[in-house]
Amino acid sequence: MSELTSIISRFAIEGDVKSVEPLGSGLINDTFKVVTEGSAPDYVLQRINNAIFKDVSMLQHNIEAVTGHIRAKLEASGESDIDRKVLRFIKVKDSEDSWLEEDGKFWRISVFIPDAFTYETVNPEYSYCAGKAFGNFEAMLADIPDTLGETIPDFHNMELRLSQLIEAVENDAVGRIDGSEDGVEVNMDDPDHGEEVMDMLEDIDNYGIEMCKAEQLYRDGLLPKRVCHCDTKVNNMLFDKDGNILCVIDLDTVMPSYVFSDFGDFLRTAANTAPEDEPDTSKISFNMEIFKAFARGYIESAGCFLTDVEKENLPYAACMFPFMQAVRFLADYINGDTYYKTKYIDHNFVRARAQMALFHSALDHVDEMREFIAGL
Ligand code: GN1
Ligand code: MG
Repeated sequence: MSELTSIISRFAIEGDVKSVEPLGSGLINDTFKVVTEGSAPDYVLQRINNAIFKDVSMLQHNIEAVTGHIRAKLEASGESDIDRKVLRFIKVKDSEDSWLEEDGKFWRISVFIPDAFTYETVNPEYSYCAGKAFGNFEAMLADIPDTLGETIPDFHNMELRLSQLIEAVENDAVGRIDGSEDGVEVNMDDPDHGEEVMDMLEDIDNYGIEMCKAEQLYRDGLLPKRVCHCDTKVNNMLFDKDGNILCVIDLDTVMPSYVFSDFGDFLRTAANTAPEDEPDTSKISFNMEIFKAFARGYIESAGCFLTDVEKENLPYAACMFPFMQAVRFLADYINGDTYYKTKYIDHNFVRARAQMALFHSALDHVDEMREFIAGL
């Protein structure tokens, strides 16, 4: 029996396994589709990256609390087809847990939702629906009785992300800043981006204080933390064949955060006219049609609980997220690619450069964003 089939056999799934194949494009966990024989459902098997999510028990507790709360709300409102609208996790045999540790690796299984689609890009119509869905997701979780833990502490804390970047620069662990580092062999295949990195660091430094506004507002008691999704990349949403939103997936980062997280991270991916790792920065810009559609949908469903401070700062969120992602990708590049999966040697550098280009394009649209939101 292969490792994967042996893991699967420990969970209380229905049916016999026919095949196991890789699924999706996430940068953190390993994901597989488990196809079963006959009429039993198919499943999604995930290896949870516990180098990043250090407390898997807390993480699964969060996810069970969130999916349980949403499921109860959907049932109470008489929704049909609930198993397509919220994820369902499978328990380990003879256990109350929905996660398994085996040889230091952590696993979980959820039911695969058939005839559902994910997209890497969206049109304004889908963007509007996504706005409604993420606003709705936050609204449904506003009264969750459980206290959720921070699965990655200070995940979207911009001050912390900047200090991690500074630390990376100081350590220069693999010589990507000054081209050589004591004791570390310089890899001749690794293109030298030293000078561009220095320019990027200066650019980041120019906006650092402004981009940490959320932390300041929080300290001043002007900005609440709410249960947010915190990874609202466009591809973390399932659509049916007619373009209706089924549900939000990838729930590892559901935790208390600022609403800026969900608003900003969706636009970072959806309003970018190019992929997040586009090497040609001339192709990258911030698409205002996607912004407007998403903002309209989001405020329709989240407007009932958003404060004025939250609403007024949504344009800031749209800028802050590409900025934060640039900082994270750049820090990982300098650290020698220890966090994100990469496909080529300077992939994290290319990603950081692309995110900075998107950040600047978003900045150019701030006034227009403000006006639009004020007029809603
Ligand atoms: C990661 O797991 P995935 O690929 O959906 C990351 C996000 C980043 C994103 C960048 C736990 O998301 O925060 O925005 O990559 N998740 C974690 O593409 O760090
Ligand atoms: Mg994902």
